[in-house]
Amino acid sequence: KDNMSAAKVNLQYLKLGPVGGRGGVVRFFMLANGIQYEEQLFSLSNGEWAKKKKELIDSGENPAGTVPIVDIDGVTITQHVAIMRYIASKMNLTSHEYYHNYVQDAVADQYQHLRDDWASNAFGSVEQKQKLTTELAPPQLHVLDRLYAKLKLEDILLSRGNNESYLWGDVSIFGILYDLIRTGNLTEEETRSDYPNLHAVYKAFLENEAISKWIADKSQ
Ligand SMILES: N[C@@H](CCC(=O)N[C@@H](CS)C(=O)NCC(=O)O)C(=O)O
Repeated sequence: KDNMSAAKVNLQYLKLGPVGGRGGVVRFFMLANGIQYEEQLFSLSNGEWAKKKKELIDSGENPAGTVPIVDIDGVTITQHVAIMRYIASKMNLTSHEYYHNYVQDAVADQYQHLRDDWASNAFGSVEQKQKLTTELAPPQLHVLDRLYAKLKLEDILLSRGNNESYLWGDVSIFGILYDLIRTGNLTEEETRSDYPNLHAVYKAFLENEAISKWIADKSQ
């Protein structure tokens, strides 16, 4: 635990209110594991993000011009799943069993496609939102639910890391369910009936004290 609080972590992301996004997944990962962090959030509405994006590209800090970006003990890292993996390694949260880390990688890889579809459509036109709800999300959620049935090593979660820490695949799944529900593309009831393995993961993280506190604070 001393180890975990020692590192200085700063998260740069978009100001999305109660919506998580990719940065939200990193945030949930840190909250679930009791990692202290600071954040710098950019507003999409007043040109603040546009200016920051140009700076990121011009300075080379992130050639892709995207966030989340995490600074951890002076090292700047991008790509939200890679960020979680890096933090897990640095803070010794990663499992000593290779296979326990593998199941996290496998689910996180599969999840990225649904995350991309969510990000491209959840804030788009009425048609785009509808397409996400009815065409894009359901088959991918089915795949993820079956992937849990096949890969999970725990009752609910795929696996746990050192000191019972929460790992990147499980947190990514919580994050995307949380976001789909938040943006009105999925209901909790549908999750319960159609994707029972995913629903259990969703509930488990919702019950986490730090996560539920963050959600409550942002939902007022
Ligand atoms: N592959 C990257 C994608 C990063 C990304 O696309 N971030 C979005 C927000 S979730 C972004 O920066 N959007 C604003 C923009 O591209 O201007 C990751 O996994 O972190």
